[in-house]
Amino acid sequence: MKVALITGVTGQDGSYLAEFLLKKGYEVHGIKRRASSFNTQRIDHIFRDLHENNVKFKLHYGDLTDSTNLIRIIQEIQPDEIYNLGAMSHVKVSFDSPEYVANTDGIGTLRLLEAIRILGLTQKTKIYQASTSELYGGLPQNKNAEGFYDETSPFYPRSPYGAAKIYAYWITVNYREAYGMYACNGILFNHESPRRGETFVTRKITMAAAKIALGLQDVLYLGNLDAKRDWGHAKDYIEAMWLMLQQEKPEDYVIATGKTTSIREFVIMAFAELGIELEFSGEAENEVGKVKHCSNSEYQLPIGKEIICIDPIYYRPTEVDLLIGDPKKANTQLGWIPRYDVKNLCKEMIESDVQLFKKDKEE
Ligand code: NDP
Ligand code: GDR
Repeated sequence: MKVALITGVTGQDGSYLAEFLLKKGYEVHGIKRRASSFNTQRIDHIFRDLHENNVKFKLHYGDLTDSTNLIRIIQEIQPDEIYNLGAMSHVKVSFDSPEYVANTDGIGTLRLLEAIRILGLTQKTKIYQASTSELYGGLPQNKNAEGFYDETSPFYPRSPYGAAKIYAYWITVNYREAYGMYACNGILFNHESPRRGETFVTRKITMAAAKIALGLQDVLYLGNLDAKRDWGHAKDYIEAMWLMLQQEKPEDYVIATGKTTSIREFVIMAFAELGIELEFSGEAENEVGKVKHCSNSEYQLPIGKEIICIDPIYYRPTEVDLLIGDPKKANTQLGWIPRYDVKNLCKEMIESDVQLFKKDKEE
């Protein structure tokens, strides 16, 4: 039986990956942080009491800022595969806590790689590093001839998060080259799901759309509506992580859908799923989105009601304007083909949030 260790197991991707590996027959270990309130909601459904027989999913307290604890856990479980998904992953928040992000997202990766080396596991333990499209920074001149970012495009990070992740990217490459480790970077473009953190823009939008339709919220305040992202589904993307560790040679791969959508278009798409048509007017900070038509009699929204407004508090000091990835290498070498596009991703998120808030309303 293969043994996997997941950092960030309580996060969006960690929870889907843990489910996926358990289904494949792995023994799965996860590192969770001690918190004053519960932070395991996304994995509670797969957790079983350690006193039961044959438990395949085990949690360990730990933190990427603590080498001693990482070394001890890795020594104890001798993993075949490590998935380093733990990170302070919010780009806007990284401007507020840049040193912490460097420590967790940057040096945290080094701590794991060093733990593998110190324990003499360089030929046994494979490692996946959660790299990101934020490395590219969205500079138009750095796209390839076909207009995409791919594995050869230059990096130019535009946030403390991106800068920390670029260190993690290169130190992973360096340990692969220096010590012959099986270490891979997945350069993943944005991926979302009903389990997406509530302050990332897609989830913020689908939650607000559901609440506004149900009369539980008045207005959704957003930042830059012109930014464009290449959005896929987390369930598809965690499979790519696993595939990267099953190859003959460790390599780095872009994982993306190859399509890009603006924040404004995503807002329109989300409300349209509920039968609510929006119309936008005004410029920059004065832009508003109003109800143009509502075809769903369940939702009582007056025509002309302003439900989308801009609050510059959500603008970033430096923005990544446009991301679009070329997944050709992953398609051909890994055989990875995503099942979701942005439309059915948005539909699934809306359906899940409507269900969630209908239940809240009834209680
Ligand atoms: P989430 O924010 O949902 O999850 C992050 C996880 O990291 C949580 O389990 C969190 O724990 C944990 N964590 C945070 N700080 C520490 C720390 N100091 N020590 C140990 N664990 C910590 O992120 P996602 O699941 O969306 O993303 C997974 C990884 O992929 C991240 O590294 C992210 O940067 C990267 N990525 C994500 C993309 C996306 O679009 N989702 C795209 C590209 C890369 P807790 O629950 O306690 O907060
Ligand atoms: P991103 O995701 O920064 O791409 O990082 P996020 O959803 O936070 O922002 C996407 C774009 O939406 C614009 N935006 C807003 N964003 C948020 N969060 N809240 C708002 O109100 C809002 N209004 C507009 C942003 O300016 C931005 O342009 C995600 C994270 O998962 C990273 O960890 C990961 O590495 C990258 O995706 C790929």
